[in-house]
Amino acid sequence: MYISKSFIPILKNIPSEAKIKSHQLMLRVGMIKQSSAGIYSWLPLGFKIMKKIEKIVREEQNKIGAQEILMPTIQSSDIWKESGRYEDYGEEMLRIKDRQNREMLYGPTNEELVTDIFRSSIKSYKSLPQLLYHIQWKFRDEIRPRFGIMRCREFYMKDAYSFDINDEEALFSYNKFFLSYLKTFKRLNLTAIPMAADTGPIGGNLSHEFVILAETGESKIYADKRIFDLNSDGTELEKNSLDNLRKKYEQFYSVTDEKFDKQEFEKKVSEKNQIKTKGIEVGHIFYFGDKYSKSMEASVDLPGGKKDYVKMGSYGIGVSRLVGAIIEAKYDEKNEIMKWPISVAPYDISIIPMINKNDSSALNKANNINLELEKNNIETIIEDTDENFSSKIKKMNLIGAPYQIIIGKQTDGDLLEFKEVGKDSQKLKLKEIVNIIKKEKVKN
Ligand code: P5A
Repeated sequence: MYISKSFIPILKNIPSEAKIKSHQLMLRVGMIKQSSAGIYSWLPLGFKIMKKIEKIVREEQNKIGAQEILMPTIQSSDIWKESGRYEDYGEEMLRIKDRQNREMLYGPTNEELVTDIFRSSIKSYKSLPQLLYHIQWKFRDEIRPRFGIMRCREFYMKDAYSFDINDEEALFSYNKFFLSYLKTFKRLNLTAIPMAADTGPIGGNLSHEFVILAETGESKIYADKRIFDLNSDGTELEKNSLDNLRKKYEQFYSVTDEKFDKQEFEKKVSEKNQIKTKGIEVGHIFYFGDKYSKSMEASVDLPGGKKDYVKMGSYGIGVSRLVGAIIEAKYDEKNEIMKWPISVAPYDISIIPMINKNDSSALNKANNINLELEKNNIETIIEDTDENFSSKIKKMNLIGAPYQIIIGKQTDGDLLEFKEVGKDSQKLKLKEIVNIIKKEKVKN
């Protein structure tokens, strides 16, 4: 892709309405454009990144046996009246009337709709467990949308729902998602910590928020520092192994604001291990038993001939919010350098030829390099304008491909000036560059 032909409208200055660095960068490089308060269009650069995040989220859902469906954005109020949440949800729900004067709404979440789908088809315990998910836009009429796509009104969410025969099986499902979330965030190069959390309007009594540390985050968190050293290595998709994984995390104090108890915190965590800071909630999982299945009559036949309501949980990931969260974690604001993790980078590498008027040799060289990289499935962007060198580099640093090839005075023969963003440049052959990038891509 040539930068001159791309739709990447870059601004010279930081827009004044943007208060945090992710919002600033996203506007600056034209990843999004606000269409009205808290509602955004996604432009090519932002959309490309979000789609890559979505792909990783999807792969990790499939790995635990969840099946993908697609529910509509517009729902009927009837099912929400059945569950009792139509009134409870309050002003955050965008209510609409159709031409027949029927009460509809733009879904803020899908517990009701998925329960309705489930109950219409699944009648026996033999079909359990069922794990269903979709990736779809949601609307919440937030009173104070802010920070761009971090807290907006229309956002893209992966939401999954589990249906099980009893509490024990339901917790097995819960733990599968717990593991899947740790793996998903790791592939996005983020350290997301599970924290005991409140259940709010979703309900239930077991819940974890997955939070990444960031000064600009809206969640206050209190944790034992040692939880950051844990990982999910060696966990198998089997009851005991998953149980142990959750225990491993839960042995350390880590809670969000609403669950915070000062006395308990000080008793359980030595002063040197205490972390009190802020974070961004990128995922949230809930176990709420028969809250929806009871009110909406979703039951199955049990082995002895009796019936019981299925036990349910729900599991959300803020796919669009993750774009901002990764920027908050990775953007070096002072030096104006973004380095996207290779797993979601819009381009793997930028090729930056120093172009002189009347001399197309640098651009020709860039084109040849580009052909070779593309043959190896390496995504490129070529800075083909005749702007001065420093403004070209500045632009590419903001777009954030993790690698750069600079074609200029330093380029002699087969050796290219290659740079991993944030590190010193080195002289390498194209073949060596291809190998480095391919190796990184495989890891992810
Ligand atoms: C779980 C899935 C739920 O809605 N029902 C279905 C449950 N959980 S949640 O915590 O309310 O939302 C899940 C994730 O969505 C993101 N999110 C948002 N992103 C951008 N703007 C918003 N206004 C917004 N609200 C929620 C968060 O990442 C959250 O963890």
